[in-house]
Amino acid sequence: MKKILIANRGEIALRVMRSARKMGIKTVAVYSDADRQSPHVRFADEAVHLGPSPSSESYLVMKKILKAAKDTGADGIHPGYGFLSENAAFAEMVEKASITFIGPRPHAIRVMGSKLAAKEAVKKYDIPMVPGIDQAITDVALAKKIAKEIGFPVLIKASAGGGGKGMRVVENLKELPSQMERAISEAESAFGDGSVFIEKYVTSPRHIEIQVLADTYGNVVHLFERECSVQRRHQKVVEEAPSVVLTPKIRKAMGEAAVKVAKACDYVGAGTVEFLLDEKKNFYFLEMNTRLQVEHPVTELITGVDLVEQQIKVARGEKLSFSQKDLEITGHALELRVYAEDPLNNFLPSVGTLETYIRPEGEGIRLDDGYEEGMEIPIYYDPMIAKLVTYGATREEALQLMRQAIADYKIEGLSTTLPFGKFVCDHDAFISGKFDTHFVKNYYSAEAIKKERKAALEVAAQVGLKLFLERGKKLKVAEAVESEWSSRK
Ligand code: MV4
Repeated sequence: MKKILIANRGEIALRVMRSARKMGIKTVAVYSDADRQSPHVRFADEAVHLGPSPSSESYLVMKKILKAAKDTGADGIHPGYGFLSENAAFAEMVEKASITFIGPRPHAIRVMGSKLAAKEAVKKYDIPMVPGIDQAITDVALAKKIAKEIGFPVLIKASAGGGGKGMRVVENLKELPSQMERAISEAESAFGDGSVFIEKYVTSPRHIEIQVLADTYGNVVHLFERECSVQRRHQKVVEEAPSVVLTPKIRKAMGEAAVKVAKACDYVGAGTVEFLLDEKKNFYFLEMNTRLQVEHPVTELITGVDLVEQQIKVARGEKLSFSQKDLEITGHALELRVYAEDPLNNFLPSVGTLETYIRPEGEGIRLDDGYEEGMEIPIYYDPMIAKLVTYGATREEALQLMRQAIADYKIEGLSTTLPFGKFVCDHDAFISGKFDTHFVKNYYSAEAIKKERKAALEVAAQVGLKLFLERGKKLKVAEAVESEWSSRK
């Protein structure tokens, strides 16, 4: 592989290019109107304009991406995450054009894209799954019978679903018909596929995922877990590795289960197997994500493995150069996703320009971003500005580095979720590790930040007053105010 086209934008496009460059591979960026001035365009060896800003007219148009690859002579395409990364038809088109898709085969993408097909595929492998059915269900009478057998609460899920869409918790028999109807119509309109199934609802789970890596020779390893329980409406906010709750024994069992899931779909490349962990530390397979994930850096930091480099090596037909016994966890990593959203106003998207943009830096700090001072955050795409990642010998160290990095990260011109990140890092439940997927819902309110801000302002006012009383005469306040006033006129 001599030249890779990165079919993505922003931080992940830059992230992929960095590894390609390290390996001596040329890079091709693609961009929309809104991204003309983006760092990922300047960083690449070549860049191809795709079209108007909306992703439906640029980053999602398979033919345009393929044409850009052919025109530039790229022999590999890395899809990043989002956009076309889990589109089996795209992977197929790339393959047909004799270009290497840096990701799994279309078959694996297709199987894991359907939760029911995924359950079917892993059935033979003895992988723990939540009690439930593995068939699409439309008949209410049958659904009632199954729900009674499973026991309430149950969860209705869309087979094609993702991000919690088409998911309904049902507390009792009476609610079942209406909730089922809603789940089906939601799945129908969101995915064009109304297939739903029923599972026992795990009420307070942790979301733990295992990173896997597979080559084309049937070698599969896992790179341990990422804890992703701190989410807000199915949007991850803070991720970490390792998880504070896994014992070596559970970690090994989950890792082995994840490897089996990868084998069940003949997986190739980097993938992620998602599990729920209940209060008794039973784990259950949920689904597999057939792409490089946003939160992959925490795994890179604790294992020392460059996941993008491995993706490329495996894609060009190399054998994995290490085995499971070569892998171990060293230290602890935390990732905070920084979004252009206002945590004081219901996380509404915050449009604007990065008037000030000063990055935190130092040992143990990694910032994966795709913007620079003076740039606007386009409204057309995901509003993530950056991933702030810290690494320390212990969780406490990584956490302290995160608090410091948040304080050093100066963004003006729009609201960001940095204050929310500070809230999480200062919260007892997060510090002690006693949290689940309901952390944000259970503990967060805008008032929590406002209260703290008010307390800080009061301290500042008191310090100011003290200084004034001590040195007030020397400060010549009247003159200072006057000159400031006149200079502004
Ligand atoms: C569940 C569950 C509880 N019980 N399945 C959410 C999205 C999709 N990936 C699966 N999800 C869940 N499946 C059973 N049987 C709870 C969730 C869930 C969740 C999972 C992971 C992270 C955050 C979550 C937030 C709400 C619900």
